[in-house]
Amino acid sequence: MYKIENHKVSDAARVDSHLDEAGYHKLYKQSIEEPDTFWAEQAERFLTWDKPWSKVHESDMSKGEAAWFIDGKLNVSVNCIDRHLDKRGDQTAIIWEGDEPSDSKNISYRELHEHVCRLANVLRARGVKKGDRVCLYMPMIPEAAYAMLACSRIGAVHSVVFGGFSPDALRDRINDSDCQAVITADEGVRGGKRVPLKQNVEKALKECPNVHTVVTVKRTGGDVEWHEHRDIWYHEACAAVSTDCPPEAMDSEDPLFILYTSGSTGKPKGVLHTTGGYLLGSAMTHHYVFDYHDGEVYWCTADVGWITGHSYIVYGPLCNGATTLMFEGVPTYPDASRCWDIVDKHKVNIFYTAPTAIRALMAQGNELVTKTSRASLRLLGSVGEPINPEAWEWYYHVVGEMRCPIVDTWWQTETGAIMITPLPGATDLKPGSATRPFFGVEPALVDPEGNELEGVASGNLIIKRSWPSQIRTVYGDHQRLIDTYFSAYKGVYFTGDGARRDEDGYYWITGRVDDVLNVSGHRIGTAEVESALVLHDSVAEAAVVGCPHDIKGQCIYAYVMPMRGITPSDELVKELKAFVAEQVGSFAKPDFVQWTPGLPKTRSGKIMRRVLRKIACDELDTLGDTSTLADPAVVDELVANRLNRA
Ligand code: 6R9
Repeated sequence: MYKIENHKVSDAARVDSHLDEAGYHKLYKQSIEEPDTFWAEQAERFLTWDKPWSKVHESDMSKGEAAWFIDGKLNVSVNCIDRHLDKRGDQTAIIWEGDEPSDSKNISYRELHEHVCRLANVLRARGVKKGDRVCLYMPMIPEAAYAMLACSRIGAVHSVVFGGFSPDALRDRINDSDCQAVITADEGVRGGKRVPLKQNVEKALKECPNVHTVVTVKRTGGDVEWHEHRDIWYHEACAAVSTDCPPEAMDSEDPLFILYTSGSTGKPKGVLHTTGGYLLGSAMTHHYVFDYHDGEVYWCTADVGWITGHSYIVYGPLCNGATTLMFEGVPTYPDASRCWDIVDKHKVNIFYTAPTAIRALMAQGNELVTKTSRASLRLLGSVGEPINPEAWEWYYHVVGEMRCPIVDTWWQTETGAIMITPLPGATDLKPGSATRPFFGVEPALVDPEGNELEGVASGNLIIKRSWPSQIRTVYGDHQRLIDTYFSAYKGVYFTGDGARRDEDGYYWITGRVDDVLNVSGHRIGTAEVESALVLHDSVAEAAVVGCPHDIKGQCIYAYVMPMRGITPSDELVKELKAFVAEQVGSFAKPDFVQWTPGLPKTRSGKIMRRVLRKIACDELDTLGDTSTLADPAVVDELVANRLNRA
């Protein structure tokens, strides 16, 4: 177990970081006090415009309306590729690492340009034009990035659907945004297994009457169903067209993409992002948060099917002329050293991943990490959920050898870019805290009635003013945008997360507010109890939910996955309860501790709390849809061994 202490900037960050503490405060102050000047300067610095804007920004948060760089014109693919060609034509834009360790390649900016222009011409030739929606259902291969950029080149709006979604989920997303073309691959490859993408597309398209074109990348050469007039092979079609493709001049507020949020409840929401503000948000945060310096190799382990892959594999890094690594496989194949082997192979400097991956690797033991060099690493990042201090310390000490600052970045699909985060060189770190707002972000905490809380406080996290990369609408349902994000509290954006602000003004995200428990009048973040549990040496991962309790209001039900080699026992349960009481307080002691070999997770790695809550409450007939789970069999196991039976 590591001692949890605050980490001074000087401990780790590079000496020539873009900003120091004073630099952060100066820019932050300007971003809040003179926003138009600030954002105009940044938009000029980070982006290349075909035509300047007439007005920096206009918004009405009560209606969920925002517009940035009004009347400005630019093209995203030009910003991510063409403008780099003079200086960086031969520089690697994308390092692709395949599922098998023997399989990798580098794509230069010049090659990227050629691939993107060809595919853009293919789409144009099939009648896809500005404003049309194109669905991407792709594995993690370079063609996924080409496809996103090709759409942006011709002004088509892409909707990437994660390759792990089922045919039904794909069908619903295609139809919701009325996509007329689909780009896919014959099969994907992950962890040595094949994923039948084209076959899934066939199943989905049985009920998608408006799709006229399917472009298929040949990844494995596996058998596929073929429809003469609708289907074209990527390699054949691209070989037959020109490498010259004039870009479409896009308005700053023209849509860039739609991305459906992982629907734990209700119909998925098509989050719509636009051109100028989104690109500025992703590029600027990539530069400052990862302290990116020319020539560095940067790796974000997300899938392009999620917002993190959009902003921090493709758009942010490429807009900055960076070298971005794209990994097809999984962190545990061929073994749990894979990430560190990749770091050594490609001399990765910056590594950005999710706490769930960190905990999974941590459970495999230090040896798999320490046998690798990792000498190139200088910065680590975390995203997707609160990172428990135990995992943070392990990441810091074992992976980063106390040399690499950790940026714990809080943001959402809806925010487009990182919102609350440390900046290396400028921010002292506290394990588990996302620390301070990024430029132009004005967070606040409110009580349930909407009263703003001052100073040290816990409450619901809101954002008080518009920022460039904010969600513009829920595709086809603007009212849903207003109802979900702009109605709970008047005139501000409601994040759905709870947070605490400490004496240094640092934010600690406690998780979704629907996950906050109230036990005997004590508010307890499930994340707090989980952090305590995973601090115990025997625990690899834990998920905590609430269930109704006659006397206490709610009681605490914990699902616990033991570390490898640990045998669960009643004694250990007692020890864990006492341990939590010690860490958090006796009010936070779990009433139930159920051992489990795994937790039900969505394919993006989020724990499906809705399902866990139902099992904990013994409400099995309303378990709901478990089809979006990565491994639905886990649920059967949990049900069979549940502890709280009526
Ligand atoms: C980028 C992304 C958004 C939700 C968000 C919050 C949780 C993300 C976090 C974090 C604590 C962090 N979240 N980053 N919680 N600390 N650093 O993950 O987008 O998939 O839309 O999820 O994830 O609860 O509201 P998305």
